[in-house]
Amino acid sequence: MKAVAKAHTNIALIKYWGKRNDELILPMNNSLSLTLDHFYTTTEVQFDERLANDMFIFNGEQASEAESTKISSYLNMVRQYAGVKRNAYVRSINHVPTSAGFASSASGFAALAAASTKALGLEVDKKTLSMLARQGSGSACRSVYGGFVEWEKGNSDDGSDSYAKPILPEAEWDLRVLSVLLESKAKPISSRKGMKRTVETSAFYSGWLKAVDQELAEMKKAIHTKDFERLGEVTEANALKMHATMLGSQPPFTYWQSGTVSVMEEVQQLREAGIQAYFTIDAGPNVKILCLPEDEQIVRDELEKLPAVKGIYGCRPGPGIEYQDY
Ligand code: 2P0
Repeated sequence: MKAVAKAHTNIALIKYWGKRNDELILPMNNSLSLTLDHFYTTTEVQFDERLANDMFIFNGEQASEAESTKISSYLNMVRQYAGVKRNAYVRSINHVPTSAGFASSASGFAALAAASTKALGLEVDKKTLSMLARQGSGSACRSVYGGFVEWEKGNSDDGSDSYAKPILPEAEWDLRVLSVLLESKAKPISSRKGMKRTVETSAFYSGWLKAVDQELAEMKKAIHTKDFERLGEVTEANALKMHATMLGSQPPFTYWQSGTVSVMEEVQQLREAGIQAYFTIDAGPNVKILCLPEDEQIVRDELEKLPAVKGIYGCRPGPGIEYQDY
């Protein structure tokens, strides 16, 4: 009744932005990501009939009420799926600088889905695991696999066709993603709230949906032909479109801060100097930069000169779910 699983975060190159069903977490569009080696979550789950409640220890400390409630309601879904009632002891260690605004829900829910189902002795295939992870946090469904991964939105009402599929394993293409940590103020709005407001009110949301299928097709072609320039161009264009939808929302909002823009400008200057570097930005101020291994050092050196840059974490393509001994 005990299991340990490790899952890595992923960075979306074609973003997931908007739900058609909030409860089942069904997206409006397909998305495509790269799993990263540097950031991960390790989670141990033990079901025990003697426990009166679920217990959640996060980074060695008792989790907050809000975090515990979130984990318990997720475990309720897994318990219902498995037809069991017993409570669980969950211990999770996050190797993601969450306070710095790097997302951890993807690795967190992927690890929890894997450890909880294994602890219950369920034989779940990766497709089922991806669907279960999705119900914790949408982007978590992509962290089941390593390398390049596509989340197919599906068309059903029950979510049975909304899960991730591997596109290219991590060992097949050596790219670098530099996660740039900025001196930043508190995040104004969660991604969950941000995407909801965008879907409901943005004048530009229809434009986002109209463009995304074509961008996805170009992205997959770039991956299969290992065309880095094309991959970078599409990644950047897709991220900018996602952020544009927020400016068209009511009330309008943005995750960008002055440091965000300074990094974007630096990436443009690097390209003008002949270095292939491209940025992407999620629902926060930090910027991720894609580059080739041979350019990693120069990109780092230039970024470190910017006053807003507080840290740079170098990532490579990373693996999917791994189970561990305990
Ligand atoms: C993504 N993001 O594709 C997009 C791009 C942020 C910007 O997935 O509500 O934490 O739990 O499904 O997965 C962040 O949203 O949202 C996210 P929920 P999630 O990576």
